[in-house]
Amino acid sequence: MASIVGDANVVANRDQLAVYEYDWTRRWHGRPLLAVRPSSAEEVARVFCACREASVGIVMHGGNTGLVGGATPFDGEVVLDTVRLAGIGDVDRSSRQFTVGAGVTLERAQEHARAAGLDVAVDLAARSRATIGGMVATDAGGALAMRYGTMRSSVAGVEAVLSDGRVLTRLSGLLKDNAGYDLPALLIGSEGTLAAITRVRLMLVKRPAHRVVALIGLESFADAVDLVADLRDRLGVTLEAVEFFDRIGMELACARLRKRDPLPAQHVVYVLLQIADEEDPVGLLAGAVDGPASEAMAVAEDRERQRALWSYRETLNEAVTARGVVLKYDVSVPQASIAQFVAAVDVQIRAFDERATLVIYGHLGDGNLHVNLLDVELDERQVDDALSKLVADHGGSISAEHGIGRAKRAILHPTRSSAEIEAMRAIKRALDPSETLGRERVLPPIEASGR
Ligand code: 2HG
Ligand code: ZN
Repeated sequence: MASIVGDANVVANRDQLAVYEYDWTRRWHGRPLLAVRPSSAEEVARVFCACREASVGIVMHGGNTGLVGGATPFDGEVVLDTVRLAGIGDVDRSSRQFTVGAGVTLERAQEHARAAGLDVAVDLAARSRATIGGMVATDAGGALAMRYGTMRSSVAGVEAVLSDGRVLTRLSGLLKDNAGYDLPALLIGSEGTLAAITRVRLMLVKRPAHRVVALIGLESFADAVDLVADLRDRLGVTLEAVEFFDRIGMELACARLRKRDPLPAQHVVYVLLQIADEEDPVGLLAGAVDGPASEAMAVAEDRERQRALWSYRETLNEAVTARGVVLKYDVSVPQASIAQFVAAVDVQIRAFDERATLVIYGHLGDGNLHVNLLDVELDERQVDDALSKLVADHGGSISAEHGIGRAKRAILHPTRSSAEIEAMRAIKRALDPSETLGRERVLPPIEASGR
């Protein structure tokens, strides 16, 4: 490996490898053989060929912000750290695009885009560590997805390396290009199991100059869903984000941030919304929220107060993780089923364990719910099965934005049919026949897929 990437970029020392051994929640771990830090697609290709020859598996590793163990090695795997794939090209103002290395953090990409008066359309709380490559590989969603789509909508092309060392380059950024199969589209969301994404052609957006943020307390999930429908009707494209969290979420956030509840009374559910427009949108907010909702509302007009309101929502992942082992589910269900689904999850979890603490938060605008279970000693398999069945019964998906990784592969069924999983296996066999990349991730073990 040293002959490919240089001595300094091969990590073999156990102490230095420790950073790769655990995911940040410390739920997933494994002892890698070594870690390598290539700086180009060509170096990645040579690393892949060496690993393939030695029959050693490879796991891709970006900012280590994933939540399904997808970037955490199994014992004996080689970690491919994308940190040196850090190139960042000039913003092309005419196409509103730029090319960025897989290892560039979202925050750095945002700064670069903003210097040109544009922005990355996807935003998420882990922006300082999450990498563009990892975000494309997992088709990250985040808070703005209801307005601008998930990462997929921002990708105009990729450069990627197959496990046999062939490099696929589609970085021209053409918006219309229907020449054959759309290989970049296939790699988006493939979680490092089909190829290594090394560079990305990103489409940027011009976000409106002014925004207002509001936090609204409501007494039921049904009310929250109705509010979203009203807001959509009244605000159209000026509605950039609608997030939510429950009462326990508010308590955890206040404790973690050492801040007071921004609303004077307690509520069952909190909706955080952001409106953006070319002119000050405070008037739009006043016209969009009326009735009881407008009486339990905190409004932030300046940047600092807006960040403060967002912090209640954005701290929740860390706040629940700080409480110990958490069972995490990242699901999406149709808007019309959200309230019923939340009630059904509550009943199901109480039936398993009366003392369980259920914390639900997420991205209400696109039906993405993060279901977190604390203080439980539950049989994870049992909860997995029950929740995936509830998700399917409500017409939802078992992974909205975090991916499948190691954590959810056994429950890809019933969100995906046998025919779909079989097609996925065929693609995997075709692109990575030696199963060098992301072994035992995403695709279910043969017995769990029912074949
Ligand atoms: C978020 O929306 C992240 O905060 C993390 O996707 C979700 O903690 C989680 O389960
Ligand atoms: Zn999320």
